[in-house]
Amino acid sequence: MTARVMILNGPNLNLLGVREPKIYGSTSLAAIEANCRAEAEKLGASLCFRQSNHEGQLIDWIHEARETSDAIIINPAGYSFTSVALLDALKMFDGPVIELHISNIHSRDAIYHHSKISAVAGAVICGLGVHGYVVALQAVVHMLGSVSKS
Ligand code: CA2
Repeated sequence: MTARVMILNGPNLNLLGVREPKIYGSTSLAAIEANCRAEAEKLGASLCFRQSNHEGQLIDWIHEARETSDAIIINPAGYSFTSVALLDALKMFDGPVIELHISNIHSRDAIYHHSKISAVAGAVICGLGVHGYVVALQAVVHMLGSVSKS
């Protein structure tokens, strides 16, 4: 079975590589997507990779994933700390959910310490930089039990 993974990115992540490289690195979101596509191919997984600055759009994509995807990896960015609506949408998704942050949110200001989304995540990855995306993909394919033997 091919694992179908949706990777969702929240607000401002379209600016990765442009601002605050000390916290988020200098890799663009397009380069992260390319890394994920290469890893998905190695793992025999199919990938849908998206970013939006709008909460409702992210929620619509989570609803779409109920029909099209086996797992969700989400970097909810600033919505991690505010969005009950995103949390509710993820609760309605049946497959594994991994919450991902590039930075270690626990070593930052207190406003970044409590993610509402973690309550519904099977796993939380943070602090691995942009490599966290590849680690999350490997983990979620493993969770689905469909690691390619080739
Ligand atoms: O570390 C992460 O991946 C975060 O989810 C990023 C969020 C932040 O609110 C979370 O605490 C941790 C912020 C994303 C902002 O994206 C930027 C991209 C480029 C330059 C500045 C911000």
